[in-house]
Amino acid sequence: MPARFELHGIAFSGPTYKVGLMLSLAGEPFDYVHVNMMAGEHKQPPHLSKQRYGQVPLLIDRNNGRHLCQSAAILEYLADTLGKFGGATLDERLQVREWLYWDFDRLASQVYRCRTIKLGIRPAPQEVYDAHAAGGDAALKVLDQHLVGRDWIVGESATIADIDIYGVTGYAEEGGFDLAAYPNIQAWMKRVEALPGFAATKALLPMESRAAA
Ligand SMILES: N[C@@H](CCC(=O)N[C@@H](CS)C(=O)NCC(=O)O)C(=O)O
Repeated sequence: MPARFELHGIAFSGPTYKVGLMLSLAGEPFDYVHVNMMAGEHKQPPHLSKQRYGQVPLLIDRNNGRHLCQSAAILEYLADTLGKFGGATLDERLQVREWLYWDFDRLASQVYRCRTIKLGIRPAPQEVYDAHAAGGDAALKVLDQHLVGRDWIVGESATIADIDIYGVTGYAEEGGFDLAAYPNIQAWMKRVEALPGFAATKALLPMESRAAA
């Protein structure tokens, strides 16, 4: 039987990793479709007809034909539909959502930009890097403080807030951030990495398409 989910993305994409990690932690095998962004495939009609923003990730749910965009929205969909990692109560779900919005507003936008500059994917002048690095450090400080005395970002067990934000902090060092300055984040990342089904980027997102095992 084919896998229920089909994930379209590219190996270097943090947002794609967030979705792959969620599927892996939820024990859901998925077919993976490599989108050759270097060749501009994400801006061509076959991809645009499925992903209106011309971005990755894209998730297709074959059970109902849904095409889902935006990693945070996809994580919420998967939490709802699989009944996993969504938060135990309404208040937890509201807090989870708050962290998802905060992430792309304050953390991911800065960390990912630093990473693309450092890796030479989108070069920029040093002062541009420095401005994003300062923003990223300010956000990492907020997260580190929040994690004092907590195992998880929201509630007593892992939620999509942890999965979403791990999909950023996991790339912070490539962006030039020194995580040793954030001991609570480092300890929390180890807890995420110890979850059953955890897998690193390379294991989840190959450089070619792959059918579910
Ligand atoms: N907010 C989006 C961001 C997605 C995103 O920026 N994807 C990048 C790859 S990591 C992309 O497709 N960039 C091409 C473009 O924006 O034109 C999400 O979380 O899914």
